[in-house]
Amino acid sequence: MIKVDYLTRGRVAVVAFQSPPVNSLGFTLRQGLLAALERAEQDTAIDSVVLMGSNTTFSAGADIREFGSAEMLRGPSLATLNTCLEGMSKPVVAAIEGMALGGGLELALSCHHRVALASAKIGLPEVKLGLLPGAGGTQRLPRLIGIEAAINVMLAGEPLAVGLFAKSSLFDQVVEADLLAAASSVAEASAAAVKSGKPLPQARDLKVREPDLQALCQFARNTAKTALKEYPAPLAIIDAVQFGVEKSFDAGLLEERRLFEQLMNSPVSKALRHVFFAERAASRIDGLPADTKPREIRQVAVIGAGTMGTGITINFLNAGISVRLLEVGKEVLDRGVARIREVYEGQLKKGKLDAAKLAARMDLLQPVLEYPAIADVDLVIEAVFEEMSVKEKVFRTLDATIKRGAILATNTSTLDVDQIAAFTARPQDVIGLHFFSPANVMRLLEVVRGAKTAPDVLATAMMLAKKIKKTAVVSGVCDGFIGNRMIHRYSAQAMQMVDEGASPEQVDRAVEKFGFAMGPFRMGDLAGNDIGWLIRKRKYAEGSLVERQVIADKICELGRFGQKTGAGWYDYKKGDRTAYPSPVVAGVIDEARKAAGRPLRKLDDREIVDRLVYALVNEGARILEEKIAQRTSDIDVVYLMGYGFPVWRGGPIHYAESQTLYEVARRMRAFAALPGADAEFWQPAALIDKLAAEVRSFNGGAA
Ligand code: T1G
Repeated sequence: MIKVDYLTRGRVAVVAFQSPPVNSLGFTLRQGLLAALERAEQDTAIDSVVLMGSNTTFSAGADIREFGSAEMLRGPSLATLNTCLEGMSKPVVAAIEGMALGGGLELALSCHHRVALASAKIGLPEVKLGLLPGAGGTQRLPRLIGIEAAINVMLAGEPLAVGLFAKSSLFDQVVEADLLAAASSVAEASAAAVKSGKPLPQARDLKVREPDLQALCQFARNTAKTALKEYPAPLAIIDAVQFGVEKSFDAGLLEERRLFEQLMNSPVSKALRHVFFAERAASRIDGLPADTKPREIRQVAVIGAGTMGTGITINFLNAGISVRLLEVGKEVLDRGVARIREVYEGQLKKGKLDAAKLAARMDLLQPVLEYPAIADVDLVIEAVFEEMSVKEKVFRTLDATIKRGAILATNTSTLDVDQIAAFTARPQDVIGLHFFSPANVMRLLEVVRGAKTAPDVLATAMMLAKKIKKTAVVSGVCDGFIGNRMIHRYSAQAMQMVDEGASPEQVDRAVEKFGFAMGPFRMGDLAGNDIGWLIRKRKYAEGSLVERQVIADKICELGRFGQKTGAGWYDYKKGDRTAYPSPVVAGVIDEARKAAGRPLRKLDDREIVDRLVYALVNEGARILEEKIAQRTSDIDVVYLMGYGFPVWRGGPIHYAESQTLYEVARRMRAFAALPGADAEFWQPAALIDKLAAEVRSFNGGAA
């Protein structure tokens, strides 16, 4: 709970505050801090103040949940609190442990002195939220550590070890222990200095010397522009710093406030703040009993030493968890082990890993050739061929071999997890862990809960995801779960637009201009067009995909699987990953169009982007209606983490809300009316129509 304690140590008031879990500076805490500081100012028994977090951390900054709400405007604002603090007649010492980030660091910068534990970290991460430090940080930090260092801290946005600044005016002391004692003696010494007539040290009074401010700021701008062209915050940070140095501290504060408000209301910052909470919400499982205890996982087995199996294995080795890698063929197994070693040796060359760590990780790897060798593991993850008959064989063998209580996970990307669970006598221990290729790189993990998956198995999967640094999203069972089910619609629209008259390169260019890392055709060439082909053939056979994708099938029949075969939707040159438009593909497209006899038309970029993105939104809405996804933000997390949706647009659902659901539904109906359109698909999902009619957003708030 939020509280501010007022304690005394001799003639030093210790103001110890907390607002768990990270002491974010919401209205109640700001109000409590101001009251305590005003009390100290009046307290004749007190000559100085120590300000500290009372739960082993200082503060992670302003309460981001307040942004855009009235709470944020309820006085005292953080800027007001800092100005009052800095203007006190008695010295205030910030005692920093744990983290002082964002507004938390700005609070400390407004104190007259700062003492930190050597283990503490400080930073101004506002830039990651599309913001700039809005409570004096752009003005006080340059005066304490210099302009260039301050700009670097603000543009990086990373937590930094306090030791980096031990020699600057930022800290009076950096201590290994006894933080309160050290801070109290700094407070007493400062009070004595005040008594002897010395002025209180204030960051605002420090002079900044920069021989060539223009050149420095211009260099910083050029660097910021190339790195983050869609993000306005870095340039605003540089502008605020330069303004305050050229004009005055107070003028700088006003400019900082003006720019902060501009950024706060920008679509990019709203998207980045949405992503911040969306990533964290994904780890919560609605309806899971609070006392659900995860199972202990000491030993893991991975079945299949192919690309996925070795990638999955690396995640666990990196987390210090031993893995038995099982492959029935010795040659394939040896190749798999060699691939794992290759990955680590690549990191060693880049200095991302040292030799000792490489050896330690490889020591955790035990290649095995038979199932009995994995009988006593706690978790098995199969990453074998994506064919139900193969999965059946593996799971029947696992059921007969693996100890009771072990978790049996499938890495399937689209197959029915309930059907796989039914191959065993223990469906409650079966779960889907869908990694994304390359499995040791992509942060997304779809955790697919079967109808009979036990709660503790689900909780164990979420706990493990955190341990192997994955962002896990829970999905129900359906064809393609969340991500691949939506990408199927997205790819179908891309193909249809090629049928209608667009070229693959036009579709890719349009959606890459929108911000996707890679358009659908370049992505197909990277991932392998044969993967989609295999799924389409299964669906043709099952009858669940009636409309054949003639052009895509023909491309695959020609063996044009993409970069791995040197040709796909594009042509490639040896050793060159550049995608060159292909005359062969253009010929295939022309032939298919002639055979279809459909009239061609010109499509503009807006239609291309809207049809691709709104296809994701419509299928995402249906996934929500069917409760396959727990919440709308989970759908955004899947697309941001697994499919290269531009982060600064917040994800497909967040982006749709920013265009208003009324407009999205209107565009969908227009697409339904296009000649040859999949009119049934383009009927807006009932949820979209409902929310649009009630002018509400997906997460229930006012749109
Ligand atoms: N406001 C509100 N909630 C926050 C928060 C914040 N600043 N920081 C964390 N949380 C919540 C988070 O949502 C989660 O909640 C829980 O705390 C644990 O977080 C004026 C305007 C501090 C490094 O950008 O980087 O100050 O999911 O899971 O991995 O200039 O949290 O449990 O319900 O991330 O140990 C600037 C953001 C704000 C820091 C800890 N500060 N936070 O990481 O835990 S803007 C930031 C972090 C500002 C001023 C400006 C990390 C962390 P729940 P967690 P963690």
